[in-house]
Amino acid sequence: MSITAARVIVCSPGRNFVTLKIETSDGLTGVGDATLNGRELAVAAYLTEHVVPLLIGRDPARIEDTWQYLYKGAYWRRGPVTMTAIAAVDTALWDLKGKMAGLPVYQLLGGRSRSGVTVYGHANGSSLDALLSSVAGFVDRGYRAVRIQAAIPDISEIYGVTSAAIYEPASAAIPAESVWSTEHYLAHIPSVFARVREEFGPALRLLHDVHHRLTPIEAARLGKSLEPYALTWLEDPVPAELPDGYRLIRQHTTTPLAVGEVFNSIWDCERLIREQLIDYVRATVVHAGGLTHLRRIFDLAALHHVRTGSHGATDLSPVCMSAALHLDLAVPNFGLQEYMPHAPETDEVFPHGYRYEDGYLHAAETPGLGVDIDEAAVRAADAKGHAWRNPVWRYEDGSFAEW
Ligand code: CS2
Ligand code: MG
Repeated sequence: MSITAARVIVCSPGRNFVTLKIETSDGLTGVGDATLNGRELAVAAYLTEHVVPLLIGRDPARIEDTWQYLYKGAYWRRGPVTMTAIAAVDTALWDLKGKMAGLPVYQLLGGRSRSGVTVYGHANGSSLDALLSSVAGFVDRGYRAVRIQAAIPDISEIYGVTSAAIYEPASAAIPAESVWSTEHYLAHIPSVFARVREEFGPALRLLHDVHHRLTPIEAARLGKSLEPYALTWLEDPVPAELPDGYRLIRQHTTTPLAVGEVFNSIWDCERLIREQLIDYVRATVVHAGGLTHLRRIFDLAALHHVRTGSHGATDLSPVCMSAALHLDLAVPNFGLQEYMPHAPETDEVFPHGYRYEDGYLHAAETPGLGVDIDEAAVRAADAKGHAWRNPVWRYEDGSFAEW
């Protein structure tokens, strides 16, 4: 058996997605997510120009060798564009491997370690009452874990808070620039969690995404102020390039720390994991080199009491979610899986077999990953894709702030 074709499919059903579809001489096809929010077309070009020509004629069963060939053969290593492109190939080859074996991919990753994948939803509100109502909605739907993002007085635009059914921060426009105030944020957030805990009690697992915005000492202050509310994790408290930033936070607070959705290789998180500076690693299939590399990250994490908490936002396609669930089911140190349900028009383009039930996502039991891309639906859903951009934030003095 050999690879006979590999097609890069860019489409925008509700938002941009890039998908790689690999075809074999035996008539099998496999899919991989190649979506990198805000830089989708860079990955599409990397695949089309530099990867697809290398795949034709290769044995699709040689997943590890293909991974090494694409990672080391490029000479230039790592980075979100390169590792997202490699991830798409790797994911599609695992999809094919499952189809060749007649097994769902989790069976090839060691089999089931748990009955289902515990997921967390995104509660948010432009007022405290709206937030509490949003949390109640997730509890009513059986969620055991909920991320809390709240409006901040005197800050007009805040990450993660929307009145829309689907939160979509990116847009084709040149991003509007919002103003951020750390002082207002740090002063307000503890009262939000006090109210949520008062309303929902101690058992509901609460998370919060700081979205890289603080300095280590500010994050230490926030973590300390949230200790009475026993969060499951405080996510991306600081920009993740400096591992020692996490060491400083660790010295001041027992609030668990999660980081990794922007990581694309084991080298981004090896020290954070090895020195137990974090509690959850959030790397995901589409941005961290696929199932092959993400499994390595998760196995390193398992040696150091670090659990998984993969990214699962709507800017990762149902192909990525399908693949993530197979790994979530199999690894021994699973923590939580983020789950932002996609827009209906996205689900129409990406028919999949995973399903939500009572706080869990359940992977498809069909051979492979249990997902595909419906190319007839793609043609109806704006197949060209757009250059989309993420929001830009600035401090009150106009200097650049993290979104
Ligand atoms: C967020 C992401 O879901 C999360 O934890 O950090 O939605 C992030 O904002 C987007 O993936 C950026 O493209
Ligand atoms: Mg996040």
